[in-house]
Amino acid sequence: MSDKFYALFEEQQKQRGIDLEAVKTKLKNLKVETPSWGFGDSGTRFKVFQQEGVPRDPFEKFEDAAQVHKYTGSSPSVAIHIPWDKVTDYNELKNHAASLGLKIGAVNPNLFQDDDYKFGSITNSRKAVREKAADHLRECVDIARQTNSKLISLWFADGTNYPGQADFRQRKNWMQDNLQSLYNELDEDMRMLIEYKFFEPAFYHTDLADWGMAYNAAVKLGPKAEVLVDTGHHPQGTNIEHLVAYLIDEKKLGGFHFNSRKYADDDLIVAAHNPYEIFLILQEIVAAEEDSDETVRANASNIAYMLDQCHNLEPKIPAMIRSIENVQSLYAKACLVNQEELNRARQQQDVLAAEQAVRDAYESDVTPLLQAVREEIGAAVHPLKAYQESGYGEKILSRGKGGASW
Ligand code: PSV
Ligand code: MN
Repeated sequence: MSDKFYALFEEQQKQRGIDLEAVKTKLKNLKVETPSWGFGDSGTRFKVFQQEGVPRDPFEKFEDAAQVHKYTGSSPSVAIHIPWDKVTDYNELKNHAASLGLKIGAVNPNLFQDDDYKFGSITNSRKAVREKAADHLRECVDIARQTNSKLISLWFADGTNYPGQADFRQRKNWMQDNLQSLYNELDEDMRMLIEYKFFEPAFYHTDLADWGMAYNAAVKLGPKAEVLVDTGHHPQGTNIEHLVAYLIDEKKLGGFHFNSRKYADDDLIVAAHNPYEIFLILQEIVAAEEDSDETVRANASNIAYMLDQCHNLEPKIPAMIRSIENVQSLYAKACLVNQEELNRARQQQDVLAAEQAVRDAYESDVTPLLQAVREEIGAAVHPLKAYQESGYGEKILSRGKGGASW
């Protein structure tokens, strides 16, 4: 990176009233977890395309995830999904992760791939199935304990396809009772994140359809329960930045599953279609990180950022790196909003100036800033390029086809 390039950027930001050193610290603190399942084979409900070189087991998934962290310096933890990442010895998996410079992140129970769950898991009308699902949730808390993870991340495929198929209120109560039993199992320093989705695989109703339902469940459970926002899980037109601000203000925003979505739960590279939307979400978070209310600041600073995406056409490791780069770049831009200028415009009810204050930050070229931060943390200045030149992608081809799939 040329010093001249950075000096010019620094001067511009100084004139805009931005404390660049504070922004750099924020960028260095930004960590984004990768999903183990994003390294395995995946597809649509029409076809899973097998890629050559895909990891064959959870250990190899961590090896691939380590590449993402090696070049970005910003993704030191990996979320696991059980049973996709079931191993006989979790201590071994934890040590393997540590030997690669990684930690095990959120533990995700899987309550959707067993025949018993055809009509639901913890909301199934059969008591035996509800109990089986509850056992699996407990098993995941135990796995979190063994792997030193502090997060249980919950998503339920529960729902129905037809009017009349089930009793909504009964299912609501089964959901809450089972969440409560799980909550009671958590250690003091554990958190549970409740993810919602308005459709799929159920098409008529889902039991946790939106953030309001997840929020209500979390409030009733207590402080260790929070909402997880998957950016792909909303109807078109939903103002995600608004609900994010709302949840932070209620101190209930626990985590993110970042991806990109055009129509459904597309799970594509973050910000592939919607960079401005991701920026607007992040600028709400950055504003909250600087709020005068300490509890708001605490929530905004304790969000678990995770990717949740499966790359079906493109190779997986570079797609993850690109996603991390995109989150960093949009977060950097969000840090460049001049909050004083924005507040002034709001007070004066100057709509144009307020919109301009936000847009100015978005339109800033943050390349010199990101390059400087990467140099300072010892990551690659151009992570994707460095990975592509490393030869790792070619080396893993010897694994052949037919690796792990979700
Ligand atoms: C469901 O669509 C979801 O977003 C949940 O987070 C799952 O755990 C994940 O995708 C993987 O299927
Ligand atoms: Mn998700």
